Amino acid sequence: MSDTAISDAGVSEAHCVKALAAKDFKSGAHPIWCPGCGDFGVVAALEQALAQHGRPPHDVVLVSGIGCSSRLPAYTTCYGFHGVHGRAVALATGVKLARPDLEVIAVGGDGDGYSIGGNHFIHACRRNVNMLYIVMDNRVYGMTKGQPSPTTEPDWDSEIAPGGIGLRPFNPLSLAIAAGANFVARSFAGHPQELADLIVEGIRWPGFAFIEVLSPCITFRPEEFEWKEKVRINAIITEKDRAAAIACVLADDGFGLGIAFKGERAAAPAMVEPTTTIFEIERRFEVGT
Ligand SMILES: Cc1ncc(C[n+]2csc(CCOP(=O)(O)OP(=O)(O)O)c2C)c(N)n1
Ligand code: SF4
Repeated sequence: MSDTAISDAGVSEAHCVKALAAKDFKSGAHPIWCPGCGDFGVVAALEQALAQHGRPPHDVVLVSGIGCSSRLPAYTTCYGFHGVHGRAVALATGVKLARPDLEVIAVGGDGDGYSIGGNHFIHACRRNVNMLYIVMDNRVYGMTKGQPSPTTEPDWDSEIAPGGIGLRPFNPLSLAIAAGANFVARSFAGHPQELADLIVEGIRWPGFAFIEVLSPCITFRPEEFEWKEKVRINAIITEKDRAAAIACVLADDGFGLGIAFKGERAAAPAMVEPTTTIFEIERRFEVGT
């Protein structure tokens, strides 16, 4: 871990002796996700990853949009920004450019990130600002009760879309690689340790890192229980050539896990120097000072 750690008093201190544990990143808020929702596995893996990474909660900002998955920041002790629907990546980009010293992670759902937020997703891949983006893909809009999303299968039959919507889903991995992302991976919410290791790699990646996490919505898509049998660990091989990586993920059935692409485009340079600590900013907002 870094030489800055969280003390018993929760204050940043150089050379502090206490190692971080996943529980240091768990807030007192009880998740209101449905029992069995895949997002439980994602928050557990993220807390584990942050402990492994070694920066204290007050050095980490989690930014989300709107959706069941976008509630995630509240369940951690990190700084959080629960923004508006589809704007997680745009907000996270602003946070990172203003505070390059902080670890910035955007999180959200497939509706949030690929539908209303699709434009921001593409441009985040292109800009290559140093942050991690985790999409909890359940191939449905959970929070608004089961509408099809851009990754829903064309023939998925539901009350709200009888017979299916008949539209070809897009492939988030090939889209990200084509748009310029340098670190593109897929994981599964039911494999918390593999996911935690991947998240650590994504956090440490210099530039924009994108991890799509298959995260079942057991309420509106109970058939996604079967994903644990469908996913295949390390089925996606890591390519360094963009065209080869795209060909690889397009040939996959959507359940292959692994890092699809590691590229070498330079990350966007930091635009400001971090001159102010979070504690100084907090003091400016204290009432009566
Ligand atoms: C501008 C705007 N449009 C629509 C909505 C309604 N809305 C809230 S969450 C959501 C979709 C959530 O789906 P997803 O991002 O996949 O997350 P999940 O709930 O499945 O985790 C929608 C359409 C909104 N809050 N704001
Ligand atoms: S509706 Fe679906 S995505 Fe939302 S909490 Fe329940 S299981 Fe999770």
